[in-house]
This record gives sequence, structure tokens and C-alpha cells, in this order.
Amino acid sequence: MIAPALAYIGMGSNLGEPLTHIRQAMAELSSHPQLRDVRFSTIYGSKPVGPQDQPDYVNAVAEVRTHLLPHHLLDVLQGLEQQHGRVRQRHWGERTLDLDLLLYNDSQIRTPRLTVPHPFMLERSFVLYPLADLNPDLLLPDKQPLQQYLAHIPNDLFPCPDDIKGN
Ligand code: ROI
Repeated sequence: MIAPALAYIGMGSNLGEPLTHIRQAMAELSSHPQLRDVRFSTIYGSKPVGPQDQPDYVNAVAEVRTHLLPHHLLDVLQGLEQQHGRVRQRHWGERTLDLDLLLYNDSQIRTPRLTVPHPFMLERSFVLYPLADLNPDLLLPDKQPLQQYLAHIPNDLFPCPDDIKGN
């Protein structure tokens, strides 16, 4: 039996009831038959990166083990986004549920559909700090420790309010 891949998934929402979307997506990932050993970071609140005239986000990161190939894992994530009635109103704008494949083992992937590591993850506090909750000793595919990136990115996350509703 080949060892399953270790993958990390960024989770974000700022439309509808963001916390509800994130919690439901967590339940869906946990119960998915092709994902194993699913673990989650703390759930955070964050100020939007991109246009500022959009609601705050709820963000978290999931760790999964899977025998799915990267593009098949992406299919699963995009299917879940669709189930949540994903709407994407504008580039870098608000969304009901975003599930980004951040890392897949040490793979570096560049296809028209998928870039891994996720292109902006190393600049984003709402990805790096939740990732560190799950795996503080993580080495990125470029062999740099996650801690090295964290040292350059201020932690501007805040506790997720229990009643965050968005618009
Ligand atoms: N900003 C925050 N804070 N969290 C996100 O998940 C997020 N996702 C995005 C953009 C629009 C870039 N900004 C974000 O896709």
C-alpha cells in the first residue's frame, strides 16, 4: 500500500453566515470517504485582503491524508464549493466558501487548473498562522521552514466572533 499524501487546504468565507459555511465544510471534509485523519486549525477572523469594502473573513486550514491525486482532490474541493452555492462576485472579492489546495506533500504543480503551493499562501497571515497551528515544524517544498515565513508576516488575525454573520 502506497502511503497517502499529506495535503493542506485553506478555508475561507465572508458571505452568508461565514462561520456556518466553515463549520459545515469542516464536517464535510471530516466525513468524506476519500479523506483520512482530517484535522483543523483554530478558526480565525481576518480583515479582507483585496478590496476593503467587503465583510471580514472567517479562515481556517485543514490537514488531510488522501490517496486522491492532486487534481482529484481539487475536484472534491470544487464540488464542495459548488454545494455551498459558491458565488464569486469579483476578482479578490467576497465568496461564500473558498477551499484552496495549499500543499500536497512536497509537490510543485503548475497546470492551467492548479498551482501548488498555492501562489499567494506565503504572503498571507490567514494561511500561515492556521498552518502553524497544525504543523509548527512544517517545511515547505522549497525546504524553508514555515517559521521563517511567519517571522516576516505580522499576525493580524483575531478570534472569530461566535455570531459573525456577514451580509
Ligand atoms: N482575505 C481574507 N482575509 N481571507 C480570505 O480567505 C481571502 N480570500 C481571498 C481574497 C479575496 C484574496 N481575500 C481574502 O480569496
